[in-house]
Amino acid sequence: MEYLPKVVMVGLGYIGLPTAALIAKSKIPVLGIDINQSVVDTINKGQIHIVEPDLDGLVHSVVERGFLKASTEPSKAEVFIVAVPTPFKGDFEPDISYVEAATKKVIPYLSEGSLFIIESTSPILTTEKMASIIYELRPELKGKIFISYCPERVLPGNVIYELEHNDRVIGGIDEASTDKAIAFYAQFVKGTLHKTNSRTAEMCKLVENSYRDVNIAFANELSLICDKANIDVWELIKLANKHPRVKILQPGTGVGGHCIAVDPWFIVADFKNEAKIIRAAREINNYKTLWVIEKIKNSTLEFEKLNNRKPTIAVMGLAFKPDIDDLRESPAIHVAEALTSDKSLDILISEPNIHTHNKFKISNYNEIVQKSDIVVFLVAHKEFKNLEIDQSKTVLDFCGVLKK
Ligand code: SAJ
Repeated sequence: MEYLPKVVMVGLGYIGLPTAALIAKSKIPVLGIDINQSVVDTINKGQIHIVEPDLDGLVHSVVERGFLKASTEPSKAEVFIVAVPTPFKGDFEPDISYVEAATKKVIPYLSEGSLFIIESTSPILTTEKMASIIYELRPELKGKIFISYCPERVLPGNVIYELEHNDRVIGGIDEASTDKAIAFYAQFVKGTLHKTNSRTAEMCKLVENSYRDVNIAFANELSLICDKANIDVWELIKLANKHPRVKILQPGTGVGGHCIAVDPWFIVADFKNEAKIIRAAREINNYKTLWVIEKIKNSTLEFEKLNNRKPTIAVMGLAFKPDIDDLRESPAIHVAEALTSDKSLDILISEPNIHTHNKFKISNYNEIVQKSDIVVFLVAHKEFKNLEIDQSKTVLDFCGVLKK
């Protein structure tokens, strides 16, 4: 029997797949589209190609019950959602070519009354641009379809819960499009759905991640100042946060992941003269990783001077944040790459959330602490919190894991 989906989801990655599965859980038939045949095959077997808590069980159950199927080609449906990546190109300019390709892919399947939604993080005006492309190729649909923007805002590691419970901001290119999209999300989202226009919804997503980036940059800047002033930054932040209106975030190895380190550039690219704090925050957070590398190198030289031999260094953590296995845009990976590129150094690496890596040999974290002279904490994984570390070793804790 022919599969008749109500929803076509274009892009089955970190956002598209969980969202498709959540919609399917509400017994709405979904067809997921991906250009990668092996992703399609994996999902059709009820399996997943990404790591996210609870996603495997959900995908397995909706595929088994026949509410989610995957394919490389779209089909007719009532709702079309685009959830493909928006990386940057050249000098931190947003690259919306995937969104454009995904839009063009579904255009032949649109018909009167269709709802077209973009979820991909996008520079402002993207939704209006996609509307123009649609109307150029299908002028007869002008005013007869609904086009909206609804950004995802889920936290990797807690996606399934947040997809269902977070509030959503939904903006159409006109009021009817906003209302239609609100009615659609109301079927499977428990959080409040907030109405706006597409431009504001696009900016809202960029602003949320820029806000966090700026606040992390503040903490990272403090860590550099405190290092010079010989003040424990973790104690300082804890004390400052006792003030009822102060809530400083935590310094670290830098800002990683595919969102916070990327999205602020979308504002900077469009508002070069105005976006001064946003740009500075990006630069501070990127610089923090270079500073960490320098600190480790200096510590290595000091050890050599004192001991007349090169130290063995234990690198603790590779993920982009604590307690996940996601290595995308991870500052810790940059540090590990910089250290291992110096062949004269003996570098041991541990990451409790992965077993193997294509570049690095992953060792047990307890063992490498015992074998090393310098222990470098890059990610505050829970496994590292109560480690016994011999007093004779140099400990460089860049993520405050021993303080928490
Ligand atoms: N980090 C710090 N100090 C902190 C908090 C985080 O250095 O106090 C670092 C982390 O170690 C990591 C990076 O920042 O390297 C980003 O981690 P995160 O947990 O702040 O955020 P993401 O990238 O996992 O998810 C963010 C979330 N956005 C906000 O919190 C505003 C999430 O809600 C978004 O949906 C997601 O980006 C996205 O997809 O855009």
